[in-house]
Formats: sequence, structure tokens, C-alpha cells
Amino acid sequence: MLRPQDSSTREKKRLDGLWSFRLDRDSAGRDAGWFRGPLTGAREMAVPASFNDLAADASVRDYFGDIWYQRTARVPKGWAGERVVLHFESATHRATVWVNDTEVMSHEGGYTPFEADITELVTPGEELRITALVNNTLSFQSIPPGVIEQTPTGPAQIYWHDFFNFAGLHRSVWLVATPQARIEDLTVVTGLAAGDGTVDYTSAATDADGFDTHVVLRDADGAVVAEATGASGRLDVPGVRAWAPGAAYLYDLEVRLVDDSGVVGDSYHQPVGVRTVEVRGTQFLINGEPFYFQGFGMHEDHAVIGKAHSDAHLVHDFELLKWIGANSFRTSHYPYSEEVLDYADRHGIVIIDEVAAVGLNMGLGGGIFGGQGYQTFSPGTVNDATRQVHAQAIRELVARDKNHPSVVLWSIANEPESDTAGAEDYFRPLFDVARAADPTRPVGFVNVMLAPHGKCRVSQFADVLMLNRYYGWYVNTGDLAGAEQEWTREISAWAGDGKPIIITEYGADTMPGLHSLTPQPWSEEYQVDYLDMNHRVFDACDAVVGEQVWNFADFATKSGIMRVDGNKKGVFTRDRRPKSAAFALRRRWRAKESGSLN
Ligand code: BDP
Repeated sequence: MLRPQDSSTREKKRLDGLWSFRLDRDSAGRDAGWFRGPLTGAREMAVPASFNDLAADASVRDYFGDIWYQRTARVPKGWAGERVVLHFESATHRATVWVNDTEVMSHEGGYTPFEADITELVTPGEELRITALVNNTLSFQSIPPGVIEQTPTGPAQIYWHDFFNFAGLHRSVWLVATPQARIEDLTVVTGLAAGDGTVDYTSAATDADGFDTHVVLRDADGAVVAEATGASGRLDVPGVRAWAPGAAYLYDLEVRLVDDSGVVGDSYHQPVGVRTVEVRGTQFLINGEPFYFQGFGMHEDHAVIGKAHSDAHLVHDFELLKWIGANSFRTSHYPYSEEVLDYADRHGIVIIDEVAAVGLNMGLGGGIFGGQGYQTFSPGTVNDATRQVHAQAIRELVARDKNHPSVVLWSIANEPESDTAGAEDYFRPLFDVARAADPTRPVGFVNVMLAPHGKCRVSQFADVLMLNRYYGWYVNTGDLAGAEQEWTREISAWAGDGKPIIITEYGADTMPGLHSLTPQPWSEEYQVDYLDMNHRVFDACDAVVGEQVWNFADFATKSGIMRVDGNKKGVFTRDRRPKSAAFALRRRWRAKESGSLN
């Protein structure tokens, strides 16, 4: 699937705005055919937005189940003769969609796109009715997982991840026009050697008999630097300008379907950053140079809009990353909006791209986030069916993000149970799925503190070790000296594995404005001291190739005794004001050469 775009042969129309919206507490709408006409009893709802915080109503905020969205739109009259597609960038966590009375598609997974050809159902110049039945219930067979428990006051949604289950239509919905003879997919893989670059491309076309594929690579000034014909091939770029962290440079690859008389049937543009990624021993190399990740685990999370994409927040968050000297982040704990990845491509920020497989650890959840008594991997909990959903989520992430130069590493799960035979069996094939989908990038998963070196049975499959550690917070609380000793001991053991180590989480909850002369947890001073202690540990270990603080900003979680108005481990508050740690990190990161963004 290609991202919607405007080109000389394609057009797109954004369907954001106010949609009709109705919660369906009894799941009655499908049988009653709510898609067959205007939604009755509906309220208005913004798209894109998480629906949860828009109503001043707890029963809306905490709702799980069926959710109906509907709007009408007009197919541009100029689209006569075109193929018309309805494209959702995401629907969290699943959706079924109707156009007028006809069901056109269903999709599982809350953070990747899906689309349907609706040409036969619509007439250019006329209106269509789009109805989406979104569902945000988590089960043992969803990624991320959850379960419904019966309580004295009714069913409750339990889940094991530490962020609020925001849901709805978080990203744009599009009507798209493409030619019937069309480019359907495109993969680019780039290489660098002695100052010259290569761009290997593979394209797929549909209904394209009589068309040849022509590709043109242009530099940022629009000058043609290479051309080729054929559905796949290699473009040589002598004297290439590489894409590098902090120094983004993008070429434009145009793929065209051209018929015998030279008429262009379809044209698709793909930005291309020429760069290489390689793991060598304990080093992580970008363009053959050792790269040190400095940045954050983040969240798509803002007041009111929840997990919705917003360009204004995107620009501001990247400005803060630049201000603080970050060069990278992880899309913890799900695929982010494609706008975020495009922006990172253009601004030279490096991304660890994560699947929404978070909370596959009922032991951890039982201990910290509530919900006891489940075995993570078992026929009745996370099982083979879950693994198929997880595999599909990996494939869809790679399919969506494979051409982004900013993406250098796949994370196929965050903090799953990884110290059991069940975990080993569950994950082994998933690493194969990731490597089959993308043989060019390293693959890893994020290891939890409960599965330390010597106990973890999944890290053997990973190219890079990603560790989340909370010495000085969840353990050795308030005792930074003891934390430093234990952390140093554990990290040295991991270093012995001979793989690069990225510390993908370390952090301390901090109440902005709480100050303390002595190092008291929750104070701004403690967060600074905690980070300093961690940095001493990292700086003493050659195998550590990255530090990503948890978290960039405070974020919403479900309520509970562990959280005060959400998770407060942000270096910025939820409304993006700096805590003291922001200035401390800025001093450290900006002192490092690789810290500047363009
Ligand atoms: C880890 C998780 C992350 C949590 C964090 C925390 O990966 O999602 O928010 O710890 O406890 O367990 O703050």
C-alpha cells in the first residue's frame, strides 16, 4: 500500500473535521444496520482526535466497546474515470467501514493504515456516506493485549501497559484518486561506498499491461542524478550526498508508468535518504560511523486531543528535541503518525520504530499496574492467535515505514515477559517475521528489568540489546550510590554479550516545582542526580551506544496508586514546560558533536 499523495496522476482529499459519533454500549448498531442511514442520536466528534477527553463525561472517557463514526463527503467531479480509494491512516484499535450500505473493509490494529477501492460504489460529483465502526476493546488476542474483568459494578477493561487507552480516529482519513494502471508498492534500499551511493528500488504495479516502469532520481534542487527503466533495478549516485543524523538530505525518486507512446499513466514520488545501517560488534554504525543515540522514549500524548496527530504539536516537539540536543527517539509504544516519520526524515532525527506490542507481561502488570493472576503465555492468554496478530503488526509496520531513512532499528515489543520458555517460543518466529519483512535493518526488542542478564531468553535473537532500567527509582529508591553499583554490575554482564546496548528507558517521576536540598525522589533535583548517575554508568561502558530517557514529556495513564495525574517521568511537563532535568540534559547532549539537528 502506498501513502496517498498528490502527483501529476494522483489526487487526495482530506476528510478531517467534525464527524457524527455515537457510542454503542450494547453493540446493537451492526445488527440494526446503523450504517444504512444517518447516525441517529449522534454527537459531533473531531477527527483526528482521541474521543476520550473531548466529552466532559467519565463514562465517555473510560468507554470501551463499539464506537460509530460517520460523515458524508463528495467525490470531486474531476475524478470521473479514476480509481477511488478510501484510506484511513489508523483506527484504534480496529474498525469495519461501510460506504453507503456496503461493507468495504475491516482492519485489526490501532496504528497502521488500511484502505479499500470504492470506485464501484461512488459517482464523481456525488455524495457518499462513510461509516466506521471503531472498537477499542483489548483482549488477549489484540496487540496490545488486555482483558475484560467482571466487577460488582460491571465489566472493566484491564490492560498492562502504562499509558491511557486513548482511542478513535487519531489520524487523517482520505479519499484518493489513482489511475487504474497504477504503482502499488515501492521499496528502496540504499548503499554507500567511497563517497558514491546506490539506490536499489523494487516497484510493483497493478493493471499495468502495456506500461513500462521508468524511475528518475532527482537531487534536492530538482536536477536529475540517475535514471533507469524496469520494475526493479539499481541507480548509481556518484558523489552522493548522504542522509545523516543531524544532516538530513533527501533525493526524490519518481516512479512512472509510461506507455508505448510516452504517455505517463501513473507517477509516484518517494523521498529517499541514502544511508547505511550496520551493527558491527558492539557498535551501531550509520554510514559506517559509530552512532550514539541520545534522546527519549516518547508518546503521542497531548491534553484534550489524546493520541491524535497534530502538526503544531509535531513541530513544537521537534523544536524541543533540537533545543535539548536529542538526535533520536523511540516510537514507544506503537507506530506513530507517518507525518512524524516524514518530519524526522527531513530533519535528520533517528528513530527506533516500535510495534504496539506492549504489556505482554502480566507478571509486571500484576506487580505494578494492577490486574493479577494471569500467566502471560498460555493457550488461554497470549497464544498462537495473538502471535499471528503480532506478526501481522510487524509486517504492517515494516510495510509502512520501510522507506524512511530515519528508521534504523525495529523494536518488536516493549518489556514483554522474556525469562520463560513460553517467551522464547513465542518470540523466536517473530524475529524471523521481522527479518523476512526487512533484511536491511537490525531487529530487537526492549528488555524489562525483571529479566536481567542471564535470565532473559529472548535477547539471544536480537541484533541490539535494548534495556529499560530503573535503578534508583523502582529499585534502590532514593539510594543512588547503591543503584550505581548494581547497575554497573548488570550492564557489565550485558556488555559481555558483544552486542551494542541502547538504554531505551531510564527515568524518575518528578513533580515540577518540587525542590529538595537532599536528593528526595519526586523532586526536580533527584531527577537530575538520577540522570547523572545513569550517565556515569553508561560512560564507563563501551558497549553502550545510546541513552533514551523515559520520558520526553509527562503523559496520561489510567488512574491508580502508582500515578499522580499520569506518569511524571517527563523531562518536560505534559504541556511541554522544562523541568530542571531538561537543562541538565541539554548541557550534556549539546556538548556531544552529534547532538545538533538541521
Ligand atoms: C516501563 C514501561 C513504560 C512505563 C515505564 C514507567 O516500558 O511504558 O511508563 O516503565 O514505569 O515499564 O514509567
